[in-house]
Amino acid sequence: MPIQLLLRANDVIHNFHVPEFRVKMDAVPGMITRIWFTPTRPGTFQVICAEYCGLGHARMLGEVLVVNPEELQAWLRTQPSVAQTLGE
Ligand SMILES: [Cu+2]
Repeated sequence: MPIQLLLRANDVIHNFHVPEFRVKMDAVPGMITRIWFTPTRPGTFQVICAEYCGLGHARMLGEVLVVNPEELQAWLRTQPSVAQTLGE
C-alpha cells in the first residue's frame, strides 16, 4: 500500500530520512512537504534527521512501524478523533 506523509516543522529545517526505504524529505517551517513510499515488508525501520538542526540533532531518532492493514485499523480505533483531540 502506498503511504503518503505530510511533513512540517515548528522551529528549523529537519529532514525525514529512512535509509532502508531510500526516502529523504525536508520538514520546513511554514510549509508542508510530502513524501511517498511503498513499504514492501513488515518491520521496524529507523528514522533519522538528515539535516543538521541544532544541538539536539544527534538525538532526533524515531521509528516507522510497517504493519498489515488489519493491525493498522486496530491501532487507528484506539486513537482519538481530531474533534476529541481539540476538546470538542
Ligand atoms: Cu536534525
